[in-house]
Amino acid sequence: MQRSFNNGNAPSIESSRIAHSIGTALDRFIKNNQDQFAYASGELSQLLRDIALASKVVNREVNKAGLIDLMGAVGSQNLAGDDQQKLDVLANIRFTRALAKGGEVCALISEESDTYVDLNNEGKYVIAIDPLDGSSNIDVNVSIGTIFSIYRRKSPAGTPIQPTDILQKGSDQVAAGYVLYGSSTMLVYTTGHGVNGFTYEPTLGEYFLSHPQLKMPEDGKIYSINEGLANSFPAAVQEYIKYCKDCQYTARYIGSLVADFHRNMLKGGIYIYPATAKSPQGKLRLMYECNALAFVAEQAGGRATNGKDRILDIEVKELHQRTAFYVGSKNMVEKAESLGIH
Ligand code: AHM
Ligand code: MG
Repeated sequence: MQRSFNNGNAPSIESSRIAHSIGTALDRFIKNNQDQFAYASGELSQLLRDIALASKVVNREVNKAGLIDLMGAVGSQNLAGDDQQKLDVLANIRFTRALAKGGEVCALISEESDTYVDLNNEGKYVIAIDPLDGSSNIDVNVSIGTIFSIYRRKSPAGTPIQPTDILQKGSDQVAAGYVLYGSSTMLVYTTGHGVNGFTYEPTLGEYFLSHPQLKMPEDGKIYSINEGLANSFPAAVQEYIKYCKDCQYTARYIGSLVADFHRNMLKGGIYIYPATAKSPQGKLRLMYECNALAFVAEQAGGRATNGKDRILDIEVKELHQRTAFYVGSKNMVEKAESLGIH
């Protein structure tokens, strides 16, 4: 057996290699990579574990969604005596509870809450989360996801939370990722050192590394857009769609951002949600939908823009700010940009 020696707690080359190999449990992976964080004192590691734990609970709820609905219809209470909730509200409760108990997060921004939630603790991190994205797919057994962005709070821990702690730019993210509740459940995240994907093994109740150092193909042949809205797309987007058709690209649109993004990341493609007549600023939310996926995309070699600015550079003025979103394989996004999308 090969042995390696080192002083202090830094993982040896050998243990680091093992920790990055397929099948490594998420916990071990997080622990072995903790020294990559700028302020490594364990809190961010614990926060990632809290997210993983909450996602397992949500995964359980998602898997029995039909049964929950059935029980809700008759008694409006579940076996534990809780009132029945719609899954997106339930997911918000699960994540908020896990993060509040964990104590690493002082404030939570969520698609499900009008204002940010002050968790009244000394946590050093702020999280923006869409607990269950893909609302139109929740009740029909189609893939849905959780999206999260993690920031370090700027004001000192223990003092009142400031707007500057909350309204941070995407480029300030220290970690971000998503959970895809699909044919299998996956947790994909980055801490700014590449992207790693973990697949959930339900019988063991654990995530295992399945997609180490994910890279998005630079080119692709898939375009994902709700073409039903095409009449109100900006002219350059219509032109880009025509270009995709002329190239005989494949159209794939699930209507769940995480699922569409994940497929394009693995296979090469572009996801587009432009400004439309119904949503003149774009439909998707910058803080808890676009920023996280933009960070992941860039870390995987992809690109994300609103047509004018890099998503991660957009100033955040309000919690539920919307933006046009073009994300995916670098060359595909650049081609769309060259046509003047916005
Ligand atoms: P939601 O937060 O209400 O679920 O909306 C976000 C979702 C994305 O997951 C998806 O890509 C998009 O909205 C689909 O919108 P549309 O149905 O207009 O195509
Ligand atoms: Mg959403």
